[in-house]
Amino acid sequence: MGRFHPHSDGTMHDHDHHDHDHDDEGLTARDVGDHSGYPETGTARVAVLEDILSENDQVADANQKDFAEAGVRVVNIMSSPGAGKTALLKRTLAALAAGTRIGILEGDIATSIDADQLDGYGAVVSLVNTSAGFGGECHLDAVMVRSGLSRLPLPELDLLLIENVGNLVCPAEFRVGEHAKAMVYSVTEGEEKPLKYPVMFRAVDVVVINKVDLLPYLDFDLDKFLANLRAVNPQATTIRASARTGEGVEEWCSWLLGQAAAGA
Ligand SMILES: Nc1nc2c(ncn2[C@@H]2O[C@H](COP(=O)(O)OP(=O)(O)OP(=O)(O)O)[C@@H](O)[C@H]2O)c(=O)[nH]1
Ligand SMILES: [Mg+2]
Repeated sequence: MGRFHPHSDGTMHDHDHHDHDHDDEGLTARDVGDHSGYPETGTARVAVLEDILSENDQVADANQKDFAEAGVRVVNIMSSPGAGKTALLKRTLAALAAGTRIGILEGDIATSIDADQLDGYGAVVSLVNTSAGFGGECHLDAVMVRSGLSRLPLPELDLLLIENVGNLVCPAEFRVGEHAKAMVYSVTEGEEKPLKYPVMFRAVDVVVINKVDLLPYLDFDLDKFLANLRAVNPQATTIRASARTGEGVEEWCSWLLGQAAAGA
């Protein structure tokens, strides 16, 4: 989806990529090659993409209206596959579900493996499989989220946590009507990813830097990672965490409670 340059302000365009150096994306001036090679379908592709994103935004607005009417605050949690979203959510529910009414919308391409893991903590869990009628997409869009909302008692919730499909790019390109975007980042992914995959890092309000229990065994340079993150997103809150040991979970839960308190 990034090929046609959706920008953070929501605008989108295609153009001759020999005529600029990608400074607008904070990237290097090095020539990244010719990706204007769709002479027959280029314009049609842009039109289709604009239609898709505009329809998505309309449904995202409808979701947001429903959230506001129900008084539920919604956080969209994204990451690469396996960064630790479900593990962190288990810790989160164990810590918060007794005092805060939490709903989970679990997004996966296939299976109920994660949804099953989140059962039994006192939260209502709604599963959306993108392979079941949504083409097996690698992200949740607003329509998919809307389909999962029908199985959640929204007015009875304080907080709705969406576990998006594991993918470092696509989920950040679709608004689903959420109030905040969170990212779980595993230290096993390396320091350079904010520069290589800037779209999600730029979009999020908080980055949970997970699996810090593994730091003694890795070459991961936390300061370098933070500098790279700051280069694309100077504002994001960062939390060092381990869903294995529980480190940082309290700080993450406080951030979430701050969200819930901010209301819909
Ligand atoms: N050592 C360590 N392992 C972790 C930590 N958090 C998660 N894991 C492990 O990492 C693996 C993936 O964790 P998940 O919670 O399934 O990751 P996920 O982001 O939900 O994965 P997808 O839903 O497939 O995208 C599991 O084996 C977890 O036990 C952590 O903080 N430290
Ligand atoms: Mg998961």
